[in-house]
Amino acid sequence: MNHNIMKTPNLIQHLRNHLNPLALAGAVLASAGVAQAGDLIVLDGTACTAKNELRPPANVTNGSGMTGTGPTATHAGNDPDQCWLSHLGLPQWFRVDLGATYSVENMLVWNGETGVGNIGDHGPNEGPYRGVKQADIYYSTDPTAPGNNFSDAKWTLLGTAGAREFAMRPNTTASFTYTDNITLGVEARVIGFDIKTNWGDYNHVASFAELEFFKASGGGGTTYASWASANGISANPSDDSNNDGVTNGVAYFMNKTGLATNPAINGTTQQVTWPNGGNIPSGQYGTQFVVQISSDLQTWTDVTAIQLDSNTDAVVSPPSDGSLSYTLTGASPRFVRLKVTPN
Ligand SMILES: [Ca+2]
Ligand SMILES: [Ca+2]
Repeated sequence: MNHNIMKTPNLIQHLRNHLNPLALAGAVLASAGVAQAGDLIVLDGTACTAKNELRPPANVTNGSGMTGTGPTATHAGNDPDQCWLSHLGLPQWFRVDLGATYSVENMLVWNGETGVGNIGDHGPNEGPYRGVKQADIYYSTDPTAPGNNFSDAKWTLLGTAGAREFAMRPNTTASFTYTDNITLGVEARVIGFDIKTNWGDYNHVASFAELEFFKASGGGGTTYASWASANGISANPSDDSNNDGVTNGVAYFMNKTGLATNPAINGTTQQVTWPNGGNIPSGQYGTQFVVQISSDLQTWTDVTAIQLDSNTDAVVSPPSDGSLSYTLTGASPRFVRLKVTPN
């Protein structure tokens, strides 16, 4: 019967004693902490470099032209001095060094450039037409990853080459909110943009107005070690520092810094769901975390990614946890656990 699955605190305790650093789905033990949304990575203009410039790349991460930060912020709509403008000619490249490696959850983009087409000193097909259209996004943990060579092995392409298209900013002089909210879900220090086209400026100028990057929250750190240190938790992810039955590693996955619970199994659907609190990107499934099943509590088998019901990242705007779900199938007895081995 399905009732064999991680039902009692005693079983949890038994398993916790014998199977660390593994955490187990099952009994409800205590109230859960509240997961936080991702945090803005604060940058200054020194973060940015570009192939070339009519207006400096520093304008893209120094808050120039911005009113506020985050999803509700606006960027001044009619001032090229608050944007990066490339010099003439495509392709272009743009590069942001975050200063440290973070679990980067997402990126907000205020696309360039200024004003509306065909007004003021902006000729036809300038203005918003200078904004980036098709660009591939690359990332790296290596600060020496070169902006002028995305073929370098230090870079990893996000998604599919040629498929990434940025939205054009509104064709108005009014301030505007972000144009793109792009999920990254990667460990990265450097983000690179291989810019192929703009929105139609015939002089082939490319422009970003502002970029904001958000990291996984959870005490200000990105690694397990810094998360644990910031929250007074043991450096060993196998420990259970607050004795709530949830190992530190699994608490880190769920981003629960207080008393937490392992999720219960739905008695009807046999589904179990762990919240992904944003500290570990979903793409790390099979590496930093994995669901395992067993029929005897001795031999455990990894659940493949395709067998999961869901494996999604935490979202910054609006803030919400990701979801790691799996439905138990087959003959009983059956057991399931989440194994977290953070970097
Ligand atoms: Ca700006
Ligand atoms: Ca705990």
